[in-house]
Amino acid sequence: MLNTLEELKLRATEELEAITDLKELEAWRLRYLGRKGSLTRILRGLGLLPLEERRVVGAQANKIKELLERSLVERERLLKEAELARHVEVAGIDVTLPGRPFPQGGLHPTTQMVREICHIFETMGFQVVEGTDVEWDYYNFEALNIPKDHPARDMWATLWIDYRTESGEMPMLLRTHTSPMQIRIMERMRPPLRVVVPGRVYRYEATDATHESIFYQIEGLAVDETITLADLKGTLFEFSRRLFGRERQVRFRCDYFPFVEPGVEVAIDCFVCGGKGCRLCNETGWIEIMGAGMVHPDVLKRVGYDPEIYTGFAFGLGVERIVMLRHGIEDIRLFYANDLRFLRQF
Ligand code: FA5
Repeated sequence: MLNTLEELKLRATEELEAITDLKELEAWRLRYLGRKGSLTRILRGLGLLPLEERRVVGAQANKIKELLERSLVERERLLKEAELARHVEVAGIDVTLPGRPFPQGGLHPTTQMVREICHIFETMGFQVVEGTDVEWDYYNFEALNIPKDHPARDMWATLWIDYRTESGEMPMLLRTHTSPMQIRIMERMRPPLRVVVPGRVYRYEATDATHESIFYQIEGLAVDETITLADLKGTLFEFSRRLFGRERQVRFRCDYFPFVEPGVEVAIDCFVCGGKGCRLCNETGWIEIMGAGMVHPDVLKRVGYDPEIYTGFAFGLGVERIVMLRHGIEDIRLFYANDLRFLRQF
C-alpha cells in the first residue's frame, strides 16, 4: 500500500507540473483530491486495513494529501498570474478608461460657517460650549427676565413639549434661542468668562426668504469686572472684519431684549443691492444678523453675580443669515430643502 501511495504522489506531482491552464488544473484536482479521486478513495478505505498498517498508511496518505493541496494552491496562483500577464500583453491596459467614481460627502454650509465663526471667537479668547435643544421654560424665558404673560414672549413663537411629572406640569420647550445657555453657563462658572455657544433653535413661525422655523444661532457671553458697551462694539466690529472683510459696513441700532440693557441690533449692509434696497433686505439696504447688549443686572443677580462688581455683554447671531451674506444666497429655505445641486456648491 505504501508503494501505491508513493507512485500516486510521483504521478500526481509530475502531471501537476505539466498543467498549463485552470481547466486542466480542476480536472487534476478531481482526479486526486475530489470526492471520487484516487487519494480520497485510499483514505476512505483505511478502515479495512489491519490496525498497525492503518496507522502507517494513514499517516503517509495524509502527508501526501497535504502536499498535493499545497502544490495545487501554488500552481493555481502561478497559472492566474501567467493568464493576467498574457491578457495585458494581448489586450493592453486602456489608460483612457475613466476611473470609478468615488462619491465623497462634504460639510453642510451651515456647519462650515459654525466652525469658522467659532474659530474666530476662539482666537479672540472665547471658549466653545454646547447645550441641549430641549429646554425648560425657566432657562429659555423666566431667568432671562421674561416671566409668564410678559409681552416679550410674543417675540419668540414657541414649540411647547408636553411634560408632566407627579408633582404637576413642568413647562418644557424646544429652545427658541441660544440665550438660555447664558444662564446655564453663569450658574456653573465664575467670572471672568468668555464663551460662544453654537446650536439649533426652533420657532413656530411661517417661513419666507429670510426666516426658517429651524435655524442655527451662536450665542456669545463675556462677563468680567470692567466690561463696557465699547468692548461689545469692538469685539463685534473685529469679528465682522475677520469674517466679511474691511469693506463691509456694520450698523448698531437700539433694540429691545428683556435680558440686556441697553440692547442693540447689529446689521450688515445688503450684499445684493449694496445698500440701495431690494427684496432680500426688505428695501432697507441692511440685513440684521444679530441681537446683542449688556447683560441685564437682574439676570446677573439671578445667577448670584453681584452687578455692582460684574458687568457683561451678550450677543446672539443667526448663522444661516451669515452664510447668505457670504455666498449671496437669496433664500434661506434652500438650506434645508436637501437639494444636492445646492449643497454640492459648498
Ligand atoms: C434672539 O434670539 C436673542 N436671543 C439674541 C440676543 C442674544 C440678544 C443675546 C441679546 C443678547 P432674535 O430673535 O433677533 O434675537 O434672533 C437673533 C438672530 O437670529 C437674528 O438677528 C437673525 O440673524 C437670526 N434669526 C432670527 N429669526 C430667524 C429666523 N426665523 N430664521 C433665520 N434666522 C433668524
